[in-house]
Amino acid sequence: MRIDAISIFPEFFNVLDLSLIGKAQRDGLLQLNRIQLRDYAFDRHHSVDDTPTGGGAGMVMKPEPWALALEDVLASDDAAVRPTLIIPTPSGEVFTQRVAEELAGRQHLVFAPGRFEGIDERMSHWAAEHFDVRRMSIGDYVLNGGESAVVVMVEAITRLVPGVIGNSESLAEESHSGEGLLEYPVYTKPAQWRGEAVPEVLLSGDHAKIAQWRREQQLQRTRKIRPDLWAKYVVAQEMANE
Ligand code: 6GU
Repeated sequence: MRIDAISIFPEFFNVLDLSLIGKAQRDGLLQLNRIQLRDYAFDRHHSVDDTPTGGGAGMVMKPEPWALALEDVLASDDAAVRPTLIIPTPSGEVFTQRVAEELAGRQHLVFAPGRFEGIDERMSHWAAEHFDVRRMSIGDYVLNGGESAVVVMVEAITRLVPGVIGNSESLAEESHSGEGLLEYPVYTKPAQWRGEAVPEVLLSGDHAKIAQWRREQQLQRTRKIRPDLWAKYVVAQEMANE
């Protein structure tokens, strides 16, 4: 998989050189290019922003540096399929595990995180001629810029690329995959710790009973903490039983 991340703070993405994503890059499973947007701003101050047309607070990113940077990305794309352009924005569609699974199957992802009050809307219209464009939010809160959202999305997507995670079983069991239930609680040694014991059943060696207990924990937790996910799960169960 190839990923290009364009930003006025490309160093922001250096955290992706750590741990499993870093190893995936060194193993050749993933090519991550960091691109400085200011390299495509050709005025004296390399400025990438300007005042909002129509008035209002803050600054808006100019479309031209983005178009030039994206044209450079396209020029070096040798794949037969259109690359996917992801524009992080709090006004985008919500990034979920389903979206991560879909994007994990793509050959070439390009991230265009804006700063300030966002990017001139015409950039995404222009880009739609060359890319599959997705405007994505990572949740209902506001960040100063899209860079940290890019780190979140790249991590969620690339860990689903075959070979990036050593133990693919851990992918199947975790929250939000499969049935969409939360994970069960986990414990390690010692069996007694600061006055609290590990649940008895986990020490029983009875694998069927342990699986049943974990399942109950998942159901209880989801119902209590995430009624939204619980409602979806109940509907899916009812459909399956019809
Ligand atoms: Cl993708 N960007 C910004 N600036 N804020 C956000 C976001 C993205 N997702 C949630 N909040």
